[in-house]
Amino acid sequence: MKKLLMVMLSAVMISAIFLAGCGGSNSSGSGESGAAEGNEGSGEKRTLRVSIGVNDKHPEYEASMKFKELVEAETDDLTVEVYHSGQIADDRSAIEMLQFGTLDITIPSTSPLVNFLPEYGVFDLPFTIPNEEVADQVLDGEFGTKMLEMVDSQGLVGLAWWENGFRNLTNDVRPVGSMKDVEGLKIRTMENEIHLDAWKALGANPTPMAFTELFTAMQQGTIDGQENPYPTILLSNYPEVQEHISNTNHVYTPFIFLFSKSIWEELSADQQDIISKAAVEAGQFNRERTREVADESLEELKTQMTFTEVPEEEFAKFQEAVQPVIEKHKESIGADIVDEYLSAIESAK
Ligand code: TK8
Repeated sequence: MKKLLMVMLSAVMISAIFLAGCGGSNSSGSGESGAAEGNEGSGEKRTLRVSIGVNDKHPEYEASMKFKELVEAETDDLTVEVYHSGQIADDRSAIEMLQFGTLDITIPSTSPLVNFLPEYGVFDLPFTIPNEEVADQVLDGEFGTKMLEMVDSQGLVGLAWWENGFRNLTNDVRPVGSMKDVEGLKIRTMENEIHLDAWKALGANPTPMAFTELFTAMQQGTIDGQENPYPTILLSNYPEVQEHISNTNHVYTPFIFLFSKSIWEELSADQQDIISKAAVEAGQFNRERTREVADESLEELKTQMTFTEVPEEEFAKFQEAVQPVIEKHKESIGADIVDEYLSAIESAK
């Protein structure tokens, strides 16, 4: 009798494990490929995975969770999972996963996109967008719409503009208040030729690196410094590995909300509408939170790092030094799109 019970119990356990496995593979399957459910627009249940590079203290994570809340409040057939700190992939790899249909959403800086679309280099031209108000008008206007539509050719759907912010230099060697101080610093840049050329023109010794490798590189001293917006500098704990910070404000970087085109085309019209609206609404939330946090972050960073204010006359030298870089990349980006970008900025001022 006892033996019979044991056999029955084992059979129950084996079938339970099998069913759980099926359930797991089904949910991770839909998350993994985004296409496993073969949803021909029927609105079947689907899990959307979002990959971002910053950690769960950053306003971009808050906004990603806002996106999740908005989508899940509107429908029972979509679930959103947010993966922060580059758990799934860094910006560039995540973009490639969207192109292959193995990831649904990523919200990277625009800079890695230049490896797929040179036109996106406009956003890396130093000292062009002067403040957030101009950034909003350029991105929410005709030019920004054109740039979002442009990603379609790369197997991507551009749904909204979020905000990374104005980039500022940190380093662990010396205070930087002038071009002279930049001389020879090993600065990490994003994987983007324009950033590399700009820091070379300023006298630095730049090296491209994925965001996910940055903290370790600073910790190990393989680079002297990096440049990112204040929230990222504070919330990624850079004061632990960087002594100096300067208000260079040299580039405004947008975050772009990207969806995999192959997966997008499997969604129902209702699902697409819900996702589009949520991406835009969460983007507004992201901009507000990022600006609040940026102000708070700078004040906090001044207590944890040595802050150097760059004098106006030095900014003029920085801007003069990078002019040849802008001229050189006007060709690689495309002269027409650069002119459109610069006139959109002038109109917004
Ligand atoms: C995060 C990155 C980051 C960017 C960088 O995914 O790489 O330095 O500024 O915000 O996109």
